Amino acid sequence: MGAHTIICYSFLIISLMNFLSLDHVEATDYTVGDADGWSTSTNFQAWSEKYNFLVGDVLVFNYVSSQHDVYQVTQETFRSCVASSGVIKTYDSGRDRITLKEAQTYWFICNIPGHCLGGMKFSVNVKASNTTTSPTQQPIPISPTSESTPQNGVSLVQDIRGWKCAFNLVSFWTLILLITNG
Ligand SMILES: [Cu+2]
Repeated sequence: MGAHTIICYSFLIISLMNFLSLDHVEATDYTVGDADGWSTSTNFQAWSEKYNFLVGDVLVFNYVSSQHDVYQVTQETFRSCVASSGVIKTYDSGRDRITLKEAQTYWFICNIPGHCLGGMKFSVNVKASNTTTSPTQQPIPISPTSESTPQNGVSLVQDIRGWKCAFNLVSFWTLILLITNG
C-alpha cells in the first residue's frame, strides 16, 4: 500500500466521520405537559419555558379527543381565548403531532369552553436550528411583549460546525488531488 493510498483512506475516513456527526441533528419530540399530557391540571406556559425549541422539533399533544382539542391561534386570540377568529390550524385526534417548521412564536389553546381561560394555553418561541450565521448577524426579534429568551450554546456549536465544514472541504479537495495524481 503506497503512501498516497494511505493518506487517501485517512482523509476519506476522517471526512466520513465528520459528515456523520455534522448534519444529522435529530429533531426532538416534546410531549406537551410531559406525563400529564394536554389536560386541565398543568401549567403549560411553565412547561414550555423549560425547553429551547428548535425548528424541526415536534410537539406531541396526548389527550382524550372528546374532552379537549388543540387550536393553533394568533397572539390576539391566545390572549382573549375567543376563537371566533384568529385560528390558524385545528387538531382533534387526541394524538396530534405538530412540527415546528418556522423560527417564530407559536400560540396554542384548547377550545373546549372554559379550558383556555382555565390555563390550557401556552406559547413556544422556536429558534432556528442549523444556521451558519454568527450570533451578531442574527436579526433582533421584534416582539410587542418583553418575553425573555433562554440562552443556550448555539453560538459555540455553530463555530464548531463552521470549522468542520471548512475542514471537510479541504479534506475533500486533497482527496481529489491525490486521486487524480495517482
Ligand atoms: Cu381542553
